[in-house]
Amino acid sequence: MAIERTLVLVKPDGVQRALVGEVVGRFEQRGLHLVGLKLLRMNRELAERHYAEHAGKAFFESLVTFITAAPVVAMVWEGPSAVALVRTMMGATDPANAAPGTIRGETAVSIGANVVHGSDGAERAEQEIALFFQPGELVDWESAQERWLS
Ligand code: D4T
Repeated sequence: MAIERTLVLVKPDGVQRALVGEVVGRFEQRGLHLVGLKLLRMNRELAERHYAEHAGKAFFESLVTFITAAPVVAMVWEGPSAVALVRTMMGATDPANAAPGTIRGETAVSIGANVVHGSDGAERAEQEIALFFQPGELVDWESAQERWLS
């Protein structure tokens, strides 16, 4: 299995509802490694670039308004098949379809405020990580771990 990195956002609703620890805890417990983390307020330009695939759709304006309304927590998680693993743990985009046990299946009721975002492909993950993080802001987990253990 390829070691991948993926971008996760705790969206404004998740931050306001104090669900950051819950989201972080789930990925830590699963065994993924946290390699980047920051709290930021997304501006319109970043939101439009992040959600460029949805430009022109009926929900685009409300999506941009929502994601820029208050701070988000941006994270990069690393591990085997991390992109798909995170998507599985998040659950379906519409919480009405999110399986019990998933993050959205246990914390969300609204498609517009569904607590988390996770990259939906390896290539997209690289692009999204670059939108939120400079390379130097990400930890080289393997070499860091070697240093701690030696
Ligand atoms: P994100 O990108 O936030 O992780 O969500 P998903 O990857 O699971 O789903 P998406 O890209 O299709 O949707 C992006 C974002 O738009 C909101 N949305 C979506 C909405 O408000 N109304 C809609 O009809 C859809 C499809 C929710 C997530």
